[in-house]
Amino acid sequence: MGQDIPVSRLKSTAEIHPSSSPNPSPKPEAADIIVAYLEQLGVEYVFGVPGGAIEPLFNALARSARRGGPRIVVARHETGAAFMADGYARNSGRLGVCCATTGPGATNLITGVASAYENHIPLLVITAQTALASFGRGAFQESSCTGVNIVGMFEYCTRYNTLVSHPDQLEPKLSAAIMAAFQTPVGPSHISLPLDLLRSPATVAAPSYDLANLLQADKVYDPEAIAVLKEELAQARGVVFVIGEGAGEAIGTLLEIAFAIRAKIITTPHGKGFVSPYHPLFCGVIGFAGHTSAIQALLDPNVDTVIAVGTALTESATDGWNADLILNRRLIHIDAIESNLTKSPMARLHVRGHLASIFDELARRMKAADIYSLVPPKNELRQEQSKPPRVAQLRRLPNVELEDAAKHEDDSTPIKPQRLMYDLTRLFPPNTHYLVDTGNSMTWAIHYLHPHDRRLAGRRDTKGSIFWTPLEFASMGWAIGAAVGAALAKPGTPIVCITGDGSVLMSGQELTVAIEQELTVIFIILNDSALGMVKHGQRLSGAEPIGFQLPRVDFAALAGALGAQGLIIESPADLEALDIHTLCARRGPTVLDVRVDPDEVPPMRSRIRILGPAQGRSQS
Ligand SMILES: Cc1ncc(C[n+]2csc(CCOP(=O)(O)OP(=O)(O)O)c2C)c(N)n1
Repeated sequence: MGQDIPVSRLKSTAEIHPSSSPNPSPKPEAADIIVAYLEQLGVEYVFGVPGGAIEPLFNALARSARRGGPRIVVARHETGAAFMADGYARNSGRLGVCCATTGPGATNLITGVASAYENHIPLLVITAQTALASFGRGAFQESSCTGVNIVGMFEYCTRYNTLVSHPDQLEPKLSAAIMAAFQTPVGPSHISLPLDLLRSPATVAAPSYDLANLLQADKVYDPEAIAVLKEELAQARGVVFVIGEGAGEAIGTLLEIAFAIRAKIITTPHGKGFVSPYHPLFCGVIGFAGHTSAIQALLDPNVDTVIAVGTALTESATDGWNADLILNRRLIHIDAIESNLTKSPMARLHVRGHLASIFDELARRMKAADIYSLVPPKNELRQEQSKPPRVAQLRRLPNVELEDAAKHEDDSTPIKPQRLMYDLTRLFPPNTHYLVDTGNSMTWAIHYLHPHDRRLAGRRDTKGSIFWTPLEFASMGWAIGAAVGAALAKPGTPIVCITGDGSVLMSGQELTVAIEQELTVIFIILNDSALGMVKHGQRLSGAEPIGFQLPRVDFAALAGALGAQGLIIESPADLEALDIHTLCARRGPTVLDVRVDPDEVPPMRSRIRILGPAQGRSQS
């Protein structure tokens, strides 16, 4: 089973010829063929860091850029390159591509690749090796199986992983890698290419494989299971839909069905960006930093059917595998990924297949059986759509219960993170895309950031989310690189990266890529001079208060030194005074160094409960 990629972006083999450049290389090399395949797929950018062994790929990308083909975006650190490719893939629906040189370049990629693996992001990861003849002879940065074995290191975070050791292997292995990246379960593929092989003359003049054709998504589903599902819905007393990370492709029809049968809707943290929080049936997020209203929706004694769609039912999506909520006999689990279905042995029904096709078929059958006619959903939905929530209405989320909701309106200085999240929602345009980093950012944003997405139903572009996090791998710094990739994928769309001071001190150098590429990214740094999630985690669990302090850093000044606009925000009034329209229109990033109240306790109690009590601190 595969993932839809935007076919309009694919180029036919005839259009792509490595030697058709206005300034052609006299003899196309193997690296030119790799780039030609990327162009066939509509890939615009390769994210990476240069080095000796990967040089032929950079040369090919230079040739490609000159004729308007895919071009290199140089990251500052290879993990940043992988995060950028991840953000690009999530927001374009295309293949994310990153590359690194042999040895330390390749090892630096691993965290970013592992993150994409855990989140099912389609990446092509290209690393170089020293020349084939040097293997086993102690070459500088040798990374073959007789050196620091790079292919070995990528084994556990890729769907396809190989060293190309002969020019004739290149096309079949490259095509297999790209196809594996898009096959369910989607994820990164890694190919490792020796320097001499990258430089060798191309064995073909143009790509032999038509990947546009081979990558057409397999739209298979089980019609019998859908028939049972339709019956279940017809008989159900009360239904709750749980929307997960994979539900994006089906979300329009899914919401229409939910509306028609008056099902309640909750999302996992990953599903948050698919559903407008102002949807009249939305009850909040379940799991990590989620809402009690979502828990209450599941505990409602009238609910006899819980339909989880496109979710791996992980710890963070199930409130720590809480059997009272999702994981019980009320569950119907609908998914394209087999391994996700193995997480729900207690489900009374599994429906497996291409999610968009399943929901289209279910809607068709429900209409045919007049199940839709119980309510006039279309009219009501149209009415809702014609009345998008206006800014003044944002204070009222119809069915989402927030912890400490009054803090939304707290005017005090330093600004409360709750107030910050509320104001971002209020001040930024509705089409803003949010990338939220590991740390307290994630807890505050999952709980309190409610973008006024005007789409209540209907088709979405690509995967359609406007809110992304790196849960489950949860690497610090992900959002900084991913925001760069997102901005390149979606020019003209405001991109907001919410991150912590610790994450910026770890991975903030990628800000200079946003400057260089003149990207409209607003970096919002929750500056609390601490690894805040660690600090609050220690406080809540009674652990030793150790290792969380960070130096006081003026990130606005740092941004200025790097060449970006940097502003300090200390109070709600400072935020209100910003000209958001100008920030979202200007070429180049803006850094908001937000001095948040460091003592506000983030909504992370469920995480603390799951981690268990600390042994560390005496309670005296
Ligand atoms: C690469 C990495 N190292 C360590 C951790 C563990 N960790 C999770 S959150 C966190 C603190 C994050 O601090 P900061 O970026 O300042 O955000 P804050 O929580 O203060 O908002 C740490 C160290 C991690 N998730 N990823």
